Amino acid sequence: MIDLYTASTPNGRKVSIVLEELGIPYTVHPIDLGKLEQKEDWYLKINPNGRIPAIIDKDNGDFSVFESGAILIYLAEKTGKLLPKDPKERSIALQWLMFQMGGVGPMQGQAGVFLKYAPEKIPFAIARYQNETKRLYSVLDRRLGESEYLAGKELSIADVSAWPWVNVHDYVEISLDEFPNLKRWEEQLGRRPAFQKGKDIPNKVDHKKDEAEMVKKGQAILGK
Ligand SMILES: N[C@@H](CCC(=O)N[C@@H](CS)C(=O)NCC(=O)O)C(=O)O
Repeated sequence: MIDLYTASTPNGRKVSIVLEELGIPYTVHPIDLGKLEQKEDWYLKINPNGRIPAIIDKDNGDFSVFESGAILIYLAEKTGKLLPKDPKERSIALQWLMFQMGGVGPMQGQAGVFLKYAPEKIPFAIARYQNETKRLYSVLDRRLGESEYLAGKELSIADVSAWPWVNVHDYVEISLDEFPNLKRWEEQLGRRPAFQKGKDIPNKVDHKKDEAEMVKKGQAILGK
């Protein structure tokens, strides 16, 4: 049994989706980011970075893991699924996972911060992070023009890692129309039952309808 500490954000969704794909039983502990529960002392013992997601593996001496990429690798290795065993194929999957962790997530995250949460609108910062996100999307698009999934012929944790970010492209006002291969992949994965279920944990969010609430939370977190 896995304890999952999460909230309805792209980094949180990666872990609920992978747990659903792998069929691992888990208990959800929702963290209210707007109330800064992620900065409380009890939680910092689980995730010293004071962010979601984090897990505790109850079947492995209450071992805790933070950083979404590290959690995906841990769960893939625990089950022997979603990460190839062959060293070259495994490296390709990890390259795309790192590409998401170091690129797509941080850049798209900052696009959201400057577009929605910043107290003043700084056009240079908004354009910088939107354009960098688009550049990274074009790299994914090229890859997905030559390969069904990011790591090759099989679904891997690289796809699980990138999908929740690409899925919320319209929150940062980026269209997938200029990235047809990325769009094909986003829609294809979005039809998988595990993605549909995992995406709505701990709760379903409609980026358009719930925007005011999301902006309030985003602003409460800024600088904390
Ligand atoms: N690199 C970290 C990033 C985690 C992260 O930024 N989580 C956000 C939600 S997507 C968060 O907890 N924000 C609350 C805060 O900044 O206090 C990971 O991938 O796990």
